Amino acid sequence: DPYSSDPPRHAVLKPASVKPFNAETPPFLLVEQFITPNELFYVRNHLPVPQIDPETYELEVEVEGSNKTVLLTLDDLKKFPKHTITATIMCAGNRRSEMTKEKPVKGLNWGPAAVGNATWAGVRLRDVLKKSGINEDDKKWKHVQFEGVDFDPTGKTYGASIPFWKAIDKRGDVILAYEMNGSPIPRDHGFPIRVIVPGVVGARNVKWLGKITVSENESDSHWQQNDYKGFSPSTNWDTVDFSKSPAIQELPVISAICTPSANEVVKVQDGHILVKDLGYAWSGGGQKIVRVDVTVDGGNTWHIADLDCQDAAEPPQHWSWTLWSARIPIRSGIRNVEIWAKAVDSCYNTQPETFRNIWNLRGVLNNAYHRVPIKTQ
Ligand code: MTE
Ligand code: MO
Repeated sequence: DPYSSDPPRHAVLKPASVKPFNAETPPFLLVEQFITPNELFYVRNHLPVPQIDPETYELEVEVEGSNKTVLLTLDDLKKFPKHTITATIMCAGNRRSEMTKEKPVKGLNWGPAAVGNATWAGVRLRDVLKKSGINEDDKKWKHVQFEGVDFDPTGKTYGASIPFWKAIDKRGDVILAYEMNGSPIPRDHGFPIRVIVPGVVGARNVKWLGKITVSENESDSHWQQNDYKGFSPSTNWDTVDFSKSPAIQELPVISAICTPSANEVVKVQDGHILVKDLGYAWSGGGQKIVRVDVTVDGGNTWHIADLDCQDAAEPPQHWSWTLWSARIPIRSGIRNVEIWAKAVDSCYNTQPETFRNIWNLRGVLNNAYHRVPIKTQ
């Protein structure tokens, strides 16, 4: 069993699949803290967790066409200046369970918690690339590819790539992280080195990093080419052509209600329901959340939520989520209500109203208004 050496996990992580291990944080715990604790952070593994000895670990950096390869040990990496960022990582399939109700999609049945916010420390990818002889103004370079050391039964490793500009831009804040919330990165999250590409879909944040390639081309990995792409609602498994859609990089604006949960009974006081730690909102590309709107009457009236926890960083380097809560007036005598939420980011992008028109066969980019039915008392 290639999964027999997977690490132990916290009991509250309820697996959506065990081999490979995939689990999200219980939503009510997710919004209790701005920084998600390591042991509660969602896990999304496609393959068995590799066992890596930090003493013998080496990262390979290849510049395509130069037959020059640089090998860096953990000590070599730690000699570069340390850079720390706080960033939200989210799976492209977060909230898939809502889209699949519109029409079935293929993929893990994620609720709203395949997302977390952590403080990551490591070295800037930019510094490592420049030290490896890369000229940042060389127009030849279009992509930076990453390969994990986790592999499938045929020996294929996990891989992904990001655009060169994101990798080399000082404001891109891409790091090769060796710490998560002040500790060495836990095995499930990429020990000893993991790429953090803030503002970009989880799939490009390659764990257990083994190799970096500066290239004219995207990664040819399955997960870059034939997965993690968006399609028209009318595209089905007979007509889909993965080569026609670009790989997902920056994620669109999203929000979710984490407490109350569906069908929970909520107290009415002075004609209002008060929901603390209600949810999170986040946008990719380093944009910040400027507003969250909630309604309990199907959008006839909207109430502006309180943004309780928000990082001070300005766009386009705002990488963390925003936690919000709301005090919502409610007409007396109404027992069954549905809370809807939508967020607005600093580009004034907002969420689509329903899943109907953003449905896609892989169930990614699930950012329609979040709707939670509750009962009032
Ligand atoms: N990196 C490797 N090497 N192998 C993987 O399976 N999964 C990716 C990404 N990096 C993956 C990987 C996906 S799809 C996501 S959403 C994130 O890691 C999940 O990161 P986490 O498990 O730390 O939450
Ligand atoms: Mo993912």
